[in-house]
Amino acid sequence: MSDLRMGIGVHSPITALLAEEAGAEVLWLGSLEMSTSRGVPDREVLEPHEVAEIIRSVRAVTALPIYVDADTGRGSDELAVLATKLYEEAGADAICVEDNLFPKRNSLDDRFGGRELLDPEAFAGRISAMVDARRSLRIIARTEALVAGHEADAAVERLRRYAAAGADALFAQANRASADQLLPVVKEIAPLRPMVLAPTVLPDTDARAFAEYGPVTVLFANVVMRSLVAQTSRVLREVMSSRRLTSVSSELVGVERLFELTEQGRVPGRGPGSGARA
Ligand code: SPV
Ligand code: MG
Repeated sequence: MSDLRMGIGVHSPITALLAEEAGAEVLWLGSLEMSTSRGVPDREVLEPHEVAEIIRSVRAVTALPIYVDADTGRGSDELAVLATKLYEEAGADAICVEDNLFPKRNSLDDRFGGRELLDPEAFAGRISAMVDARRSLRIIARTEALVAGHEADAAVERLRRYAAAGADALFAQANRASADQLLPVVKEIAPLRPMVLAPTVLPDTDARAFAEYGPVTVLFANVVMRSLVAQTSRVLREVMSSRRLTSVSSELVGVERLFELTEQGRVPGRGPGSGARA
């Protein structure tokens, strides 16, 4: 049995439209996508109001569920509660917070040494405060235990604690060093609560394998930005060196595609007030 939902990481209305068109069931406003699109490191640099503006702009073109990455909640219960209210009001369906210390560094960024995590009781308190502040926004609690070098048991224990604090869904992240620990955590946790995963470090695993033990949303979290950087960089270099479009024209869509895409996002029955939200 497989109980899988497929999500794609996006950072803007146009990338949301492309993800929807490709069949995404969930849109993930990931911190890596959003901050890279703004040209800043994934280090909690974006202001909650800036993120809320991104949510609003995406909500205006799609009725798909929007899950927002709120990192550590800027390291305080008060600011995590502020983000909860702000993002719900902007049109998000779920907010994700993680048990890193502020300012968090991207989980896949292994250029630096060890990581400290927030005490699990303190993080459970943050989850409870967010649960109390939301209306119907879902709260996703994410542990970075595997990224910080702890065993699968420690990640499972933390996630159980966060579920007891009221989290609606649970997220375990792994880095390259701990990739093989991810499935054992999913095996324990997915039967208890819906899970959310962004398994970039397991690129060869069919997403259905994660949903063998319970409902799982698998996010392809940074594929849009990595594809954008790879394609755009190649095309632009070629245009600059040949000073014409001939050799890149097969890699470009026609301008009609842009007209069509932007009209597609504004059709009646989509966007705010349509009543079509998941
Ligand atoms: C993100 O997309 O910002 C995430 C997922 O948090 S990852 O970067 O893969 O940890
Ligand atoms: Mg992130």
